[in-house]
Amino acid sequence: LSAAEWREQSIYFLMTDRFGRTDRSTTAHCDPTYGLYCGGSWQGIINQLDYIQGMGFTAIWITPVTGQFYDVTSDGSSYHGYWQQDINTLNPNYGTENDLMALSKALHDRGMYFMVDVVANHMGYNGAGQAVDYSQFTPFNSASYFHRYCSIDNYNNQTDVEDCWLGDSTVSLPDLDTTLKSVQTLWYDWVGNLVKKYKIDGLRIDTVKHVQKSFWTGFNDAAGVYCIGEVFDGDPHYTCPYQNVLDGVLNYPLYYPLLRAFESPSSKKMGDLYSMVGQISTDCADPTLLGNFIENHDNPRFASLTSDFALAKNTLAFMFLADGIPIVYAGQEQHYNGGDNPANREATWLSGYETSAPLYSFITETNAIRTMLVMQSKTWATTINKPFYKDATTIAMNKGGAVTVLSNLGALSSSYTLTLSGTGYAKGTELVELYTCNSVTVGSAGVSVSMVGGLPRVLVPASWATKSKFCSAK
Ligand code: ABC
Ligand code: CA
Repeated sequence: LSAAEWREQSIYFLMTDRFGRTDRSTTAHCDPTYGLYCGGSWQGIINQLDYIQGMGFTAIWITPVTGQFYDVTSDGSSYHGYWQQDINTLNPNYGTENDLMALSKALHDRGMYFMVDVVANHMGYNGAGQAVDYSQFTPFNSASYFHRYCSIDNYNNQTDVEDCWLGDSTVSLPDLDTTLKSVQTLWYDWVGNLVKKYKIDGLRIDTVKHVQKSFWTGFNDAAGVYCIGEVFDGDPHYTCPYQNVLDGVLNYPLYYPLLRAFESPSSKKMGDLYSMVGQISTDCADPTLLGNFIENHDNPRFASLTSDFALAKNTLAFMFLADGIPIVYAGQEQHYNGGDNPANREATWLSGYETSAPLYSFITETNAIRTMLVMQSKTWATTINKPFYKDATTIAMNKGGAVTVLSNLGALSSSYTLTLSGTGYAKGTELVELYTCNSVTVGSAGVSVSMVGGLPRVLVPASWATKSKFCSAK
């Protein structure tokens, strides 16, 4: 699937070991503290595709599929899939080749898309960087394929970041010398074959900032599908240039100000969020191809910072209605509240896949709103989002005619009417609010937005809702 086609999708990200089991158990023990395999599998994902599609997601991203080392270390085990040793085999804990093909087919049969996580920066080794037995790796079976050991000590030194190793002295992550032609050829051939064999529609690429930029252009070309890179850095000046070598990057520049703006009621951080939206559209080649998220497996979950549902809903509304592709991390819909890694890797099955959970419903509604906007207006997805109003607790933005109003007052706040000018809609225009389906006519002072319980609001011309039967179908 091309970048242009991915722009209109919405992605559910899951860790294969932690999402669903072949036996459909919803009680199988899984304590993320210990970093052990809990028994999730590719067949287990197939079993729960109704749950994912029921929320309106059109794609899934799964964690890496390659062969790992399987010892238990004091850093835990390779249940997450980022400690590969053999890139030509699959991780048998998750299933067989046939299972992985069946997952791909099950998605495609439903009209959904398949994104797989890949790691080109490193292998994984049970032991310190000075003591690696390189013969364990396939196909990179000698030290000559790797950078000489050093640990990344200074993240401000890009040479260190690219040439030194991640990991620690328990599990080191031997760093491939990606400037070698031989390494490049092996990776490019590998990725092309993987995409073909499993009919993969897109890739999430790990540790992108740890490999020189010039490597990625060839990698993205060889993959031939949309690639979204992980550049774990909140500075748009640092992160955006990676979009010149990959189709998209995870929106870390947005992540931090979005979190700060909504992590507590009346945070006083709306201004930073407001200006970051502008900054990203200046710095990034195409903000509409970034991947928006508020949770992932490397950061504390949102609900570990606040249990307020209205605040959680506002962050979700932002992810779905601003520029970029929304990415929800499994368990977010259940308001899971694990903190830092490994606590944020709870088994989704322990929720019983409860489809009446408040955020499951909210995500379903928000996916439906986004889909309506994509279908209704051919230009919505590509039109750059423009914030046009902020105050101490509110941000309002207009993307392609859809006006989103967000508040960080929280669920306990009282109702009020916000009079909003600058929406671009003339006096007398009939608008409809898509979460409530309430109508409002633009007055001489602007649009009167009824704010209740700190919940988000999305206003569009009434004709859009009529044509798409959006509110009548509700
Ligand atoms: C394991 C255990 C942990 C244990 C650890 C020592 O070993 O699980 O409990 O503490 C995988 C596994 C992990 C595992 C690691 C290491 O491997 O999932 O469980 O930890 O063995 C990706 C993946 C991630 C994966 C790997 C490795 C890479 O998403 O799941 O981890 O394949 C760096 C990398 C980034 C990486 C991340 C975990 O570490 O760049 O690719 N993620 C700063 C740096 C970032 C750095 C980040 C976190 O810290 O700049 O480069 O990410 O360490 C902002 C700044 C940012 C700054 C943040 C903290 O603050 O703008 O730049 O990030 O303001
Ligand atoms: Ca590297």
